[in-house]
Amino acid sequence: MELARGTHTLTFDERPLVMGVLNVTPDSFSDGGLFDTPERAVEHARRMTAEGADLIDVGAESTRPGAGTVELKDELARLLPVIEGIAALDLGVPLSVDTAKPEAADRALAAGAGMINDISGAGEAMLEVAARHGAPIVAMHMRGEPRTMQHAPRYDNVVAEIRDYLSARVAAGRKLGVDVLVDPGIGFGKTLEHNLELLANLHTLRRLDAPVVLGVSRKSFLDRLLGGVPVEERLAGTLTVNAWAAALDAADVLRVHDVREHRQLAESIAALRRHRRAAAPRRRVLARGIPGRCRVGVTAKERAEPQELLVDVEVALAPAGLGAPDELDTTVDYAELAAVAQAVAARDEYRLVETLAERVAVAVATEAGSTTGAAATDGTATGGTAAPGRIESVRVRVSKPGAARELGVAEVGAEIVWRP
Ligand code: HH2
Repeated sequence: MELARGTHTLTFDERPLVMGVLNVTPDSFSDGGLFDTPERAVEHARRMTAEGADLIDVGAESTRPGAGTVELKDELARLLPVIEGIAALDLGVPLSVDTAKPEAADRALAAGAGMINDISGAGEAMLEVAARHGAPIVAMHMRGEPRTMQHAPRYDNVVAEIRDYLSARVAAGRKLGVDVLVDPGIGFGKTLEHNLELLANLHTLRRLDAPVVLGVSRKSFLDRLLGGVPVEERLAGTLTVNAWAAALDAADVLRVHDVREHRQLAESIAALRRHRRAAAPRRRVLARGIPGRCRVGVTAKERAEPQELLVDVEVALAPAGLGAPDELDTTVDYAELAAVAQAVAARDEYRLVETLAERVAVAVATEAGSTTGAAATDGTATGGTAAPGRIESVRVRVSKPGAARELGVAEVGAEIVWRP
C-alpha cells in the first residue's frame, strides 16, 4: 500500500510506520507546555526524525478528556510558525496536522503539511480540504467531543459500530478521490472495556482496505488497566499494546510520543515477520469443482450456447501475523470464491478457456471482497474478505466436461497461476 503526496511517499509494507507526536499546546496530557515555542517545537521534530520517525503529527489543540476548544486564530498562531519552521528544515518526512477545523487544515497544508489528522472523523468540509490539496487524511472515531466524551459512553457493539462508521468515512473520501486512513480513536468516548474490545479486535478494520492508525501512547486507559501508573511511567504499557497490534499486522501507523523505542519495536517486528514468512506454512484455501456455465470456445458455434464448466480455485495466503485470530476475516471465504468464479463465467464470452481462467484469478484477487452473501462470525455481512492484500497467488483450473466427453478423454481445459 502506498500513499503519496508531493515528494513524500509513505509505504505500508513490512513494519508499521512511526508517527511522532508534536503537541504545541500548553495543556496536552503528557507533553503539554514542553514544545510551546516554535524553536523548541522545531527542535523536537528534528530530534524525532533523527530517532526514526516516519512522519510527524503537529497538533495545537489538546483533546484530552475535559479539554475545551481553542479559537481558530489561536490554533493557527501556534501551528503555522512550527509547520513553516519544520518544512524549511526539509527533514524528509511528511508532516500531518492534527486538527478538527477545516480552515486550520487548509492553512497548515498551504504552509507545508502533507496530511490531515482529524480526530472528529473527517466530515465533508474536511474531506473537501483534503481533496483540494490532494492530501491523505486520518479519519478517527470519537464519540461526542473532548469536553464530555468520557461521560458514560455507551455502545451496543463497539467494534461493529466503529468499523461501520469508519467504513462510511472511507467511502465518503473515495467519492472525492481522497485516501483515508482509519483510526478507532482509543480513549475518545470509550471506557477501558471498550478500548480493550477494540484493541483485541483491531484486525476487523482490515476489512475496510485502508491503512490503520493507532494512538495508544501514554493514554489513561493504561493507568486503569495497570492499576495506577502515572503518565511518565506508561512506556512499557504503550510498547506492549503497540507490539500486539503490530505483531497481528493490525496497524500500519503507530502514533507515539516515544519515537526511538517504537522505531526499535517496528524494526524488531519486521525482522520477526520476515523470518516467520520464510518459515511459516502456506495457507491455501480451495474451492474445487465449482459448476458454471459460459460461452467459451474458439468457434462461434461453440460460443452459441453456454457450455457446462467445472472450475477449481486455489488461493495461497501470506502467513498470518503472529498469533493471528482464528477468524473469517483473516482469510478468504470459499463461498465467495465460488460466487466470483460463477459470476465471471456468466458475465462474458471467451475464445480461450485460459483467458476465462485468468479473468477468474484476477477477479478472485481483486473482487472477492465485493461480493456479498457471506456472514461473519459476529453475524454481520462481511462485505468482503480482509485478505486481498495477503493473497500471494491464485491458481485457477477450468475444465470443459462436455468437450472431454466428445473427445473421449478424462479432462480438457486450462490452468493458470496468477500472482497479484
Ligand atoms: N490521540 C490524541 C490526539 N490525536 N489522533 C489520532 N489519529 N489518534 C489518536 O489516538 C489521537 C490523535 C491524544 O493524544 P495527545 O496528542 O498526546 O494528547 P492531547 O490531545 O492532550 O494533546
